[in-house]
Amino acid sequence: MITADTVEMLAERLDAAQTAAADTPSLADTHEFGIEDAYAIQAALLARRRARGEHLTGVKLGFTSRAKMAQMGVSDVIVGRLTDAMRVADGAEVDLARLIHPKVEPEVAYRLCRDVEVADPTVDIESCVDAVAPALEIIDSRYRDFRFTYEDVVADNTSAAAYAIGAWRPAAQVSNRAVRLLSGTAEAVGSTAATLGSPVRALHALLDMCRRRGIPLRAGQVVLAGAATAAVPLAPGVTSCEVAGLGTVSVRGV
Ligand code: OOG
Repeated sequence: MITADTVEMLAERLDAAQTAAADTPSLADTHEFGIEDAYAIQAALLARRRARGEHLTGVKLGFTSRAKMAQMGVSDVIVGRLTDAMRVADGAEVDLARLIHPKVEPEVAYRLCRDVEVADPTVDIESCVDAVAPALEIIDSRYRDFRFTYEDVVADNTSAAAYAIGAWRPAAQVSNRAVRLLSGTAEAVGSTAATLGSPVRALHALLDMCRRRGIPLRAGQVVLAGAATAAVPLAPGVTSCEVAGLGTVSVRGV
C-alpha cells in the first residue's frame, strides 16, 4: 500500500508526462505498489483530466489477447477510461508531436444505449448495447521504451491516448471477423477472435471489472473491446482498420 499523497504524486508524474509528451521511468522502479493502488492512481489521473474540463466518453479493455496476458504473466484484463479529449473523428488528423511513441491497435467498439447497473448480478450487458463499429485505438505508454509492470500500465490508464470510431451499425455478432490494420508500410492482420475468443466475451469481462472496481457504465459511452492484432507504431500518413462486414475507420498522422 502507498499513501494517498503518494497516489497523487505518482498521478501528477504521469499526467505531466502525458501533457508534455515526455516519457517517465516505470513507477515500479522507485515505488512498491499493488493493483488496488494502481487503480487509485488511475482514478487520480482521470480526476486531473476532468478538472481540466474533459468528459468521460467510455472505457477500454487491455490484455484481452491471450498472448499479451501471457507476456505480462497475468490472467486478468485491465480497464482504462476514455475522454472526449482522446476522441478523433473518423478520417481526422492526429498530431504526432503531442504523443511520445504512439502505437495503434485495430479493435471493435460497442455503444451503450442505456446505463448499465454494474452492481446488479442479473444485468444483461449485451442488451445494453445498440451498435458496433470498427475502431482504432492509439496507445502511448507514458513509460520510457514502453517498459512497464502490470501495475504500472493500470496506473497509466492502460496507455490510452486516442481513439477513432467508424460508422456505427446495429448491434450484431462480430465473432471471428477478419481484421486488417495498415499504418504506413506496416500491416497487421488478425481476427476479432483474438479478444478473449470473441469481442462479446470482452464485454462480459468488462462488466466484471467494472463491478469489482466500482466503475460506472453510462448510456452513450463506448467500449473498446481490446486489440485484435499486435500493436504497430503509428506512422505519419493514413492509418486504417478494416473489420470484415463492419467497414473501415482511419486517422491521418501529421
Ligand atoms: C497496454 C495497453 C494494451 C490492449 O488492447 O491489450 C491494450 C500497452 O500495451 O501499452 O490496450
